[in-house]
Amino acid sequence: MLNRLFAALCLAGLAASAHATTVFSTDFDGSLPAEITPGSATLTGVSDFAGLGNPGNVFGGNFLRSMTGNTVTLTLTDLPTHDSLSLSFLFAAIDSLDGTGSFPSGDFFHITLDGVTIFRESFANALASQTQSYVPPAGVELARRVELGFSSGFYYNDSAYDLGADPFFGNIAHTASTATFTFLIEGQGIQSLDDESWAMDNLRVSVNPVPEPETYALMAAGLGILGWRAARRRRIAAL
Ligand SMILES: [Ca+2]
Ligand SMILES: [Ca+2]
Ligand SMILES: [Ca+2]
Repeated sequence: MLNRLFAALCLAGLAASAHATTVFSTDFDGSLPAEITPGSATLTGVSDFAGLGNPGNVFGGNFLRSMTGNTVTLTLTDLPTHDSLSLSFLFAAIDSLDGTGSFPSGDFFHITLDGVTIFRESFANALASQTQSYVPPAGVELARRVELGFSSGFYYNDSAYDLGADPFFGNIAHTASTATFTFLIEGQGIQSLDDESWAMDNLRVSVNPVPEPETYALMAAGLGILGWRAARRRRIAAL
């Protein structure tokens, strides 16, 4: 009986330790969370991005739209003990982002975590001949070079990506109790808001905890119980 109880408690403890914990989540449909410093970015209707996404995670309502050259910062504190974290958001590449190259090309989406670059890739919407460095894994690209709103016309198509579906963002090494992310499109190709911009929706951060000390204590206590029962059996057998 005790053996089964111990096994059940251990399994419960391990299951709890294996679960990611969401530490921040917003769909940008209410007021802007205090953890976000937007610079000049603003809450804006998602236009024809609405409904694009993967099951349970689609553009809707508002998103946070930024001009290129503007930094959006997410600051998280009091994180539980963890050894990695996951970043998830829908990314809207809006209007004539121009990919890698010389002006007006040179539009790199750049993400840092605690001051260190974790992602820097160019995005191209304007012409099929332009070079986009980001190659999305399966399930990440939601739309490519189609008209989804904002500026429109030959150069002003749009693209959409579920960056949380990119395995890279699912397991980022991190242990500190605070985390600061910055999001910015930078490079020699940045242009005005009506020419090119970007937005994020359904921003979520979760942490993947290491086993809690209580789990180890429970396992030690369980082993102690098993040891006591084994010793008792040996004593009974010796009688
Ligand atoms: Ca939204
Ligand atoms: Ca457009
Ligand atoms: Ca550009």
